[in-house]
Formats: sequence, structure tokens, C-alpha cells
Amino acid sequence: MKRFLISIAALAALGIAAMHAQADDAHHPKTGAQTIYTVKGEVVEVDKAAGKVKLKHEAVPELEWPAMTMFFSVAEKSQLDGLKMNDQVYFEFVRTNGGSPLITRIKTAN
Ligand SMILES: [Cu+2]
Repeated sequence: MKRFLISIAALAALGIAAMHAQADDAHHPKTGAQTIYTVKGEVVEVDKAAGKVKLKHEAVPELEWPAMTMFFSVAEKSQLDGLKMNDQVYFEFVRTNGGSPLITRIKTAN
């Protein structure tokens, strides 16, 4: 049930992002779903109040991002439950219309 609720929250966030994208890109419409990037990383810091997690993540070739340490927002704060420093994780993120990454799924790899 919890997983289901997280999915709903993520879909809602995606829906909002998609609507904004549609409005902005009306003159050159895009087709297909929003790209989801799947990356491996390590938890450096969890800021549950802000709904953010700092991850030391591997490179993301599709975005030409090198490996780095940075904060990501999560779609739903409960996604941070149980995460702690040094956890190895796999996470999925999308980019909002403004380009900011937003984590839609995160799970421990170990
Ligand atoms: Cu980064």
C-alpha cells in the first residue's frame, strides 16, 4: 500500500511536470514519455524536512553528467524513510520542466 501511494505521488508530480511541458512546448510538441534516468549512488545526507537527499552518484551519460555529489529532491518525503548515510542505492529521477532533477524512486542496493 505504501509503495502504491508513493507511485501515485510520483505520477502526480510527473503529471504536473508534463502539463507544464505541454504548455511551454505547444509550438513544438514532443511525443513519448518523459525520460527516466536510473543511477547508482551512495547516501551522503538525508534532509527529510526538506524532502531532499544528498547523493554521491555515478555518471549519467545520457545527460553528460560526471559523477558528483549533490542534493536531489524526492517526489514524496516518505521515500526517504529508512535511508541513512552510506547506504548504497539505486534511484530513478526525471527532470522537471525547469530542468531540476526529481527522484521518483529510490531503493537500497545492499
Ligand atoms: Cu549530480
